[in-house]
Amino acid sequence: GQSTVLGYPRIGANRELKNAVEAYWAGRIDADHLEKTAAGLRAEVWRTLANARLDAIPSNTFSYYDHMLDTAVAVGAIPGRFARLGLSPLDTYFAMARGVDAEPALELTKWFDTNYHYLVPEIGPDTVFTANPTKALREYTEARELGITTRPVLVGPGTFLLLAKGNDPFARLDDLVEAYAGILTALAQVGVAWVQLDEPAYVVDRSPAEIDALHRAYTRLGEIAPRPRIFVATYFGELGDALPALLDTPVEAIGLDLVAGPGNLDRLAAAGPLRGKTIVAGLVDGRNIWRSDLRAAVAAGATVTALADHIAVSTSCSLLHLPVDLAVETHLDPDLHARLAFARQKVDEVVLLGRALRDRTAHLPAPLPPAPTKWRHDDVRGRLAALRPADRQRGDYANRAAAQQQRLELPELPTTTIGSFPQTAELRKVRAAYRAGTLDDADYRSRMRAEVEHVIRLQEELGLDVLVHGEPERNDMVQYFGEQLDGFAATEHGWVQSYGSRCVRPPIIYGDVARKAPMTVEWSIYAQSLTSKPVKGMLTGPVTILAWSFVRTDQPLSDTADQVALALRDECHDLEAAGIRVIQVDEPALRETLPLRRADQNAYLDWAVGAFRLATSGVADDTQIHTHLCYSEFGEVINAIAALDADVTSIEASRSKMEVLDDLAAIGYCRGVGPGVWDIHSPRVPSRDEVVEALVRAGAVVPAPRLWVNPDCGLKTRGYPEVETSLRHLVAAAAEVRQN
Ligand code: THG
Ligand code: ZN
Repeated sequence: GQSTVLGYPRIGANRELKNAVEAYWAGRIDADHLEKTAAGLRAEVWRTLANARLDAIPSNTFSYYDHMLDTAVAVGAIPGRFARLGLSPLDTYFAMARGVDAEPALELTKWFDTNYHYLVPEIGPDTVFTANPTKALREYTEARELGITTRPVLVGPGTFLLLAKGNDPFARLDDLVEAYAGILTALAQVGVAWVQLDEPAYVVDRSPAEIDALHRAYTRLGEIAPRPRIFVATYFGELGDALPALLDTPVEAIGLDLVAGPGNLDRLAAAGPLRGKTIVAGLVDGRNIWRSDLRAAVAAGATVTALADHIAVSTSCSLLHLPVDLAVETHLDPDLHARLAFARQKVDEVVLLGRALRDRTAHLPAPLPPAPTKWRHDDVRGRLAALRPADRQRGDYANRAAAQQQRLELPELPTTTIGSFPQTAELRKVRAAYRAGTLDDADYRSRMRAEVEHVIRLQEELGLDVLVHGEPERNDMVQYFGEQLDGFAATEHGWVQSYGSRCVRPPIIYGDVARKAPMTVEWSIYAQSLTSKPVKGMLTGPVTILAWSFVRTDQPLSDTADQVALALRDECHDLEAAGIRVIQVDEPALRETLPLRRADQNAYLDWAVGAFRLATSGVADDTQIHTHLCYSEFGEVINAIAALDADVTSIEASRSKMEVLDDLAAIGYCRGVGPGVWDIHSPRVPSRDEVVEALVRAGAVVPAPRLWVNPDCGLKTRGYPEVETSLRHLVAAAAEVRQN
């Protein structure tokens, strides 16, 4: 079989792209300099893939910001509000990505069930599609000049429209396909032999009409002459009825994710004659960091070979979701290091697999021995085995609410914030110096305490009711807990693009999870010692910790979630024992990891909710549990949110105009809610009247005794001046609404 990958990280081994793009935005480098850096990064990727002896190399997987945005530009879908700005193509592109003073950016949302975010194209009845193959042509030509033949990649027309927003975007498929036809023609004219069109949206439940439309689209694209051969890549799950539909079109190759969708093998067997098509078997996990079991992969590859005339082996999805190179990680436990493969190492695996499928005598590395026993925690396993339903159950809410009110004595419409306060450059410097060892423990602690004190004094002066310590000690809300828990490892350079120039460094959960010592208690008690108002303890929930980490695959996710939950349960217990009366356990990723297919969703929600409840149900009735949800629309999981059984839920709502409150009302949700009344994703300061208006709107759905007043999300990305003014307006608005 031929070997290929569906895509490769584009940020550079040292986040060179982030640095260059941010320097361009700040005016420190010009467009020419930025383009040269980008071309260097592309060349580096192509050379790496060619030197690894990969048979087929993708191009056009580079992006200055996002590949959906690139595709929007490639089909001319630039909304008038940006086209009218009269900027250069590059600046128009960045205006769509980031907004400008006069125009908000395109909406940013999660790419399927990953932690990557794409920009949502705005498509309406008036969108005029035109073929703009410039970027794809340029990358193809650039690579060819290096002596490397590539396969340009674009998001396919079906997925592009299914992920777009506007007035029935999908109705525009036939028009859009003509723009793709123009692109394919232009690519054929310069000699492109293969093009990859990504259609991951077809691993989600799709209606017969949507599948018919896919069939129509690829039948039409198949008719174009001359054209490159077409490879339709799918990933993140099982293809379903779209598979026979695609097989019935002239496309030459179809990619199947055999890691997230092992059932694709049976579907392939059931699909009948494959009519000379190439099946691109996604056998190497493109989303997780574990070395493949290459013998098992060869066996699965052999099954595909028996069904199809032609097989190519590939990663299950683009390697975009992995850190670039394991070779630079020199501080990992050797037993762990030996089990890992990052993007660069996954390429080697694919190459080996391709060889092994061509030549059955090819040498494959021995499978890994079982995990070392030092990674086991028998006490944690014992606790897990002994869990009873009562361990996930708090007392009756009415009793809890009464006990909490008596202890906390909060006013109506209590005001609070989500947890983090601005992370100043100064704070980052202090944390970095501590990590580097140039600041000792005592100095570090006193600097952090000074910051906590500042944040507490500010909140008291502003008149907030439930205070936070501000989280100056945390880099990332998941990384922080990963650094403190057994069973987690942190990488040094393992950056993964989250959106645009922003990256995260997900921890690796490799063994049983156990809490070595209290993780947050010191900061919370110190903050509480400075004020008589309640200070919230701040934890990240088990589902979010899993969602934003690389997880072990040798046991069910639900077990790993429960292990994390037990550590958090112990932390809640210690916070409570130290006099903390309110504890917030954030689950912003609850919706994000919802399985793509409805049939799998209830099982997920059961264990996800169960893990949250395990973490939070060990406290007394008069300890108030909060949770916070953001980054998604929560309508689909509204019952699960209620089932979390938190006393108070703060939830992103300002951009959706409080729609989530209607969803909560519809299911009879009767506990506390804090709909965000200030969109912290924008530097805009809301006026007091705007906050009043938002509260009045919320008050129409949520009765005053259950309504909380808070921003949409944490404040760590904002600056102090805007935060102070906005919070002043928020407190004043709450006071005004209380009076009426
Ligand atoms: N943590 C993690 N994943 C996340 C979020 C998070 N996924 C969803 C959402 N929040 C993504 N948002 C961001 C916001 C900011 C940054 C990354 C993801 C960011 N990163 C820094 C950068 O790229 O410069 C690096 C951060 C660091 O130094 O650790 O600003 O909150 N896990
Ligand atoms: Zn949030």
